This record gives sequence, C-alpha cells and structure tokens, in this order.
Amino acid sequence: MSEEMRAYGGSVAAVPDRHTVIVSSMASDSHTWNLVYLELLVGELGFDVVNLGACVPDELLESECLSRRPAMLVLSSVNGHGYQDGLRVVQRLRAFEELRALPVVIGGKLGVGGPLTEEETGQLLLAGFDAVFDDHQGAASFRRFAAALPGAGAQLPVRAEGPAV
Ligand code: B12
Repeated sequence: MSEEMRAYGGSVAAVPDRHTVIVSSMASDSHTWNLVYLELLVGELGFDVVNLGACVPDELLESECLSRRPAMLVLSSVNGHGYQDGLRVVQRLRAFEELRALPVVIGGKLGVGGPLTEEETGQLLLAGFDAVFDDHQGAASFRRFAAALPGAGAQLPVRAEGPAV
C-alpha cells in the first residue's frame, strides 16, 4: 500500500462485504446530484450505500475499496471527462489483487461529444470495467446489473424504460 493511501487511513478488509455499494465521482468532477440520484437508486435495491461525493482523489477511492471491499463500485461522471478519468481509475483499481474481482461500473455523460462511441465503450471495458452505462442507455440496464449481485436485498421489479423526457 502506498504512502498516499496510508494518509487516507487505508487498511485492507479480509472479506468482501456483500451488502455495501460505494457510489463515487472521480477527481475532476464536481457535480453532486447525479450521486444523490444513484445513492437512492442503489439503496432501493437493498444495499447499504457509501457515497464518497464529488472530486474524489484516486487514492481515496482505492483506500475505500480496499478497506470496505464493497459488493460493487459505481462511478458516475457527467462533466464530459468520465472516459478519461474512468480509464485511469479502473486501471489503478485493478492493479490491486484484492480488487481484481470487484464489480466496477461507470455511467453518466462520459464524453465531451455526446454518447461514447462503441470503440470508447470497448476501451473502458478492456481497461477493467464490468459495465458502462452511458446516458442514452437509461437506468433499466443498470438496475438489472445491480439486482443480479449476490447482496441485493429488497429487489424491485425492473421497470421498462420509457422515452427520455
Ligand atoms: C448543476 C450543473 C452544474 C453545477 C453542479 C453543482 C452541483 N453541486 O452538482 C456546476 C455549476 C458546479 C457545474 C459545473 C460544470 N459543468 Co455542469 N451542469 C449542471 C447541470 C445544469 C445539471 C446537472 C444536474 O444536477 N442534473 C441532475 C442529476 C440528477 O442528473 P445528471 O447529473 O444528469 O445525471 C443523470 C444521468 O447522467 C445518469 N447518471 C449519472 N451518473 C450515472 C452513473 C450510472 C452508473 C448510471 C446508471 C447513470 C448515471 O443518471 C442521472 C439521472 O438521470 C447540467 C446540465 C443538465 N441540465 O443536465 C450541466 C452539465 C452536466 N455541466 C456541464 C459542464 C461542461 C460543466 C463544466 C465543465 C462547465 C465549465 N466550463 O466550468 C463544469 C464542470 C465542473 C467540474 N469540475 O466537474 C455539461 C457536461 C457536458 C458533457 N458531459 O459533455 C452539462 C451537461 C451542461 C451542458 N449541456 O453542456 N455544473
């Protein structure tokens, strides 16, 4: 564990916690309502949610994932830099042996030029994400993904996605 991570009080949990999901922004993004929305959505699925908030440094994300060993990490970005932040962050997370199997997803408004291209989405998956939920997909596919995790409790029926309003 690096000195920077120790500064964030990092320790490593031996056993994954199937009931906790971490919701977080990444270093460049200061938007917060997207995180509030996700906290409510993931909470509805029966998980305990730890919301790390906006502008989260990479080292804090790493130490929180290592010390909590959550059921899933949900990264949100809407400022247009999510593609770049996501590529960096997921590669750093996957460098930790304990986090290789952690389900990590990203969603929001991930690029500056509208929806990500198939190639960009593919790059994020290749870098280590388990799923990418760019805005045009809506929340239904994310709900299905999260509801299928072993720790999901009060699972709500997955609603059909209506037209964007
Ligand atoms: C409020 C706001 C701000 C506020 C934020 C205050 C705060 N405390 O949050 C302030 C003024 C700080 C701000 C700053 C900036 N903003 Co701003 N902001 C907005 C605005 C108007 C509303 C965002 C909001 O709160 N929406 C409500 C929440 C609930 O919804 P949401 O964020 O859209 O998230 C939804 C989806 O994206 C999705 N989602 C998000 N994450 C995830 C993750 C997963 C896993 C899933 C499944 C879904 C999902 O679910 C949410 C609900 O549907 C939007 C425009 C708009 N009308 O949306 C621009 C907008 C997000 N901002 C934008 C920009 C460019 C900026 C700045 C770069 C502007 C600048 N030049 O300084 C800075 C960036 C600052 C930074 N470092 O990040 C752009 C981003 C464009 C892009 N992605 O290509 C937008 C879209 C405006 C625009 N049309 O150009 N912003």
